Amino acid sequence: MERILSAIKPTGKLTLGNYIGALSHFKDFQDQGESFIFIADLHALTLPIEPEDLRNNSRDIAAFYLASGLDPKKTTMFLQSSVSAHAELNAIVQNYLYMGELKRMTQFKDKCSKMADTAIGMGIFAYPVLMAADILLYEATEVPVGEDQAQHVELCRDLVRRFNHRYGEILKMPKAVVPKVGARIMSLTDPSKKMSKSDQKGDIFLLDDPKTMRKKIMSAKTDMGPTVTDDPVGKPGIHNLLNIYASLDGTTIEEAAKRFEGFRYGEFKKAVADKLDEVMIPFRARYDQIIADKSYIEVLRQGAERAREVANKTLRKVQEAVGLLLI
Ligand code: ATP
Ligand code: LTN
Repeated sequence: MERILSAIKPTGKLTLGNYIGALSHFKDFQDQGESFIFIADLHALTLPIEPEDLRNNSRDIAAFYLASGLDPKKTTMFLQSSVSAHAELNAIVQNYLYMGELKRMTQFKDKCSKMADTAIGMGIFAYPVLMAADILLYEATEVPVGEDQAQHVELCRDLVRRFNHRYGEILKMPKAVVPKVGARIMSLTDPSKKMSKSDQKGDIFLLDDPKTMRKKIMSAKTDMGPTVTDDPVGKPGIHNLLNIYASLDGTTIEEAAKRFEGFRYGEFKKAVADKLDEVMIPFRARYDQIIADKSYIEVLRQGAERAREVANKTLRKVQEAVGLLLI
């Protein structure tokens, strides 16, 4: 049976990129095996964040998980910081990943290339180590993520090979599951940059009202030429909007490109905004209903109990394998 695990870090308000690349897929995995979806709050501390923002973002993500159709009977939902085994396994596995490997991570380079060494916290550098611990504790076989996180899962796979070669078949080999469409949604104001929640105003946030979302789509940066054709290199803005449309509609980019071939940009953008309304208005209504009743947070408490059971078992196995005296 598959074990599914993923997480979102509560660094800001969720974007359409988070929804399309990750959140909207989680519920599809619920019936394929045992599923663990958590809030990566320790990862959110890797760049400066206000305590009150961290708390609010964490509550928000829990509500978004439920609004996206995650069922607590099928999916264990919890906060990373509620399960101390994450930090404990992190302390062990950090010794099997190397500085050179961590320095090569694209996310680290993107986030820190313009920062002075004296300003880069250890946590952002060691981010993939904790992420590997997250994955390994639950013996996850499938890790649904957007494209930007696939490299971290690859590194976790290297760690498993290395560790198991040394100690025997202790750790389970995970694999990233990246959606075929929508794995990398780009910014609407600059289609050469990934849409990301810690970034700029042009991006669509899941809590934007429908009017604001429409305005952002209608003013998205487009390309030369008056009508729609799919050309990822020559027309990155249009390609991104086709990607958004196709993901929300559940079709392929080719299919969407065929449907809108020759449309003028304004008409096409209107169709994208209509599609966004169709998906986001009911989603937002479910979110509003959930957030209005504070008791939903209880789901995280119960989830943490189940998560601890599973995580502590793996942790013990690893502690024993490396020679820690279990007394
Ligand atoms: P931050 O800006 O704080 O780095 P983020 O918006 O990149 O955050 P994460 O918490 O790192 O979001 O990612 C949560 C999930 O959403 C991950 O699986 C990630 O791959 C996915 N994701 C994030 N941005 C996009 C995007 N633009 N397109 C598709 N998937 C995305
Ligand atoms: N790094 C991920 C969040 C994350 C995660 C994980 C995803 C933390 N631990 C384990 C999958 C599996 C991100 O989305 N930025």
